[in-house]
Amino acid sequence: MLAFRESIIFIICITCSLGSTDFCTKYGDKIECQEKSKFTRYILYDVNPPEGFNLRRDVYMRMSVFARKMQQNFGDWHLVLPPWGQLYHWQSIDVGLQELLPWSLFFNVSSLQQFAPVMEMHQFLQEIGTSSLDLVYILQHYADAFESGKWEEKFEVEPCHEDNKYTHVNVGNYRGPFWGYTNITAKQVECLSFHGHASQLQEVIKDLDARTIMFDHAEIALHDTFGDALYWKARRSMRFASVLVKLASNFRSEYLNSTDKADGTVRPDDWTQETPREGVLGGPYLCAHMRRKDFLWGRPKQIPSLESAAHQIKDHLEKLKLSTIFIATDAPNSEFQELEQHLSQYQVLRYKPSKIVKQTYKDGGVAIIDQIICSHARYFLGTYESTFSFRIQEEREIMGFDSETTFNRLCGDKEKKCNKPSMWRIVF
Ligand SMILES: Nc1nc2c(ncn2[C@@H]2O[C@H](COP(=O)(O)OP(=O)(O)OP(=O)(O)O)[C@@H](O)[C@H]2O)c(=O)[nH]1
Ligand SMILES: *[C@@H]1O[C@H](CO)[C@@H](O)[C@H](O)[C@H]1NC(C)=O
Ligand SMILES: *[C@@H]1O[C@H](CO)[C@@H](O)[C@H](O)[C@H]1NC(C)=O
Ligand SMILES: *[C@@H]1O[C@H](CO)[C@@H](O)[C@H](O)[C@H]1NC(C)=O
Ligand SMILES: [Mg+2]
Repeated sequence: MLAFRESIIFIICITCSLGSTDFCTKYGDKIECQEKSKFTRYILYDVNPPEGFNLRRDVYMRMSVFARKMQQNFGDWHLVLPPWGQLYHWQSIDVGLQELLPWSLFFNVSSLQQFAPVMEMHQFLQEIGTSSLDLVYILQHYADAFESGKWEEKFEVEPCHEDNKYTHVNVGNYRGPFWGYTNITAKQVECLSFHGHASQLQEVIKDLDARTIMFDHAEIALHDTFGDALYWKARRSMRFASVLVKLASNFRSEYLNSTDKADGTVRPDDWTQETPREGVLGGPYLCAHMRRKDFLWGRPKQIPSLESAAHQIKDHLEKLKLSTIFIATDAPNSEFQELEQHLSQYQVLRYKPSKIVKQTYKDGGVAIIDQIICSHARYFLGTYESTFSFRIQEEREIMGFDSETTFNRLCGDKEKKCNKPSMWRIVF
């Protein structure tokens, strides 16, 4: 069956049915045509390489809203989930290769599918039976994007403003990064200057004949709407894989005296059944997300010293009458131990994965377990402008925590005006 499928050639057939362009498939001598609108077509995407996991989740939301609209308006379009790999922060060397990881390792793909027509890359490759993509658009900003004051949605194919990683091997054959797959190529690669919302991509592709279209630098397309009910639906559909939730639950009940029942955080398995909630209690611990590493030099004014962080945490614990603190951090163990020393009269915990958990779920999965534990805390203290913290705040909004317990952060040692994070409240 596979060999047969691989011999399929896609051609555009204008003669099959008068007046409309259809998709035809050639099986040996036989040609079968279908109306374009009934044919399955695929959108793929990738993101600027240095971007981290949590910004990539945000780009996914934009693309899933776009794909959902394509399917509603223009036929059987699917979004292919870009495999995870080679992220700057995934630095553990004892967990095997951290690339070509499917979304199912981290997320519940059936939950995603209840919002948008998505599929994993391996499923796509199997379905399409070829690894040559029809068309790649590398999104780029207009050269003068930030000059003219007026907002105008527009796009056009232009010469590439910057070098890119796609190389023309021969006619109709480009090589490129393609998420780390060395066997994927493209027939055509273009730079597309783009200014506007992700749904403007509908205009870009709705009349094309290409069947597999990839957008690189998808982060250039903006959210259609930020913070409305559709945005939150997309966000709510991003349920974590249930094994990761389970691992976090085990840690909560074993070390933090925290269970969904006691904490008031029981929620429907199916996110579409969720309803607005408020005043949720959470487990009897405070969580601080302490982003360190590159933030120490990237945002030196807003990142506290370990001593100051300990002081701030102490103040909150006293006010909340809590004695347990969970620390989520990318800091090396030496920094964690120093923090612990400053907080010796309290119980200070950090999640340490077993060897097998780390091998299986890797740096990405361990970070998610940290996020889940933090999202269930009675009180959350985040890090200034960290998307890792933002995702925790969203999770708490979904569960129904009071926003006073969620939109808080650690302040820099000498920060004069330590503003609270913006409150992005959930909308149903
Ligand atoms: N396990 C664990 N990993 C973390 C923690 N904080 C950061 N990391 C790792 O470092 C990465 C942080 O990168 P991003 O996801 O881009 O978030 P960010 O760097 O805080 O935010 P940006 O400024 O928008 O990039 C995470 O994806 C994790 O891999 C943490 O508390 N626990
Ligand atoms: C392409 O490479 C991937 C990853 O190495 C592999 O799983 C897949 O089977 C390959 N596909 C083809 C058609 O060779
Ligand atoms: C995904 O969520 C559903 C409930 O909506 C659940 O039944 C299923 O086990 C979950 N699957 C995974 C892989 O987490
Ligand atoms: C755990 O929490 C429950 C309330 O949910 C409380 O009654 C109990 O005393 C707590 N146990 C410990 C050891 O703190
Ligand atoms: Mg980052």
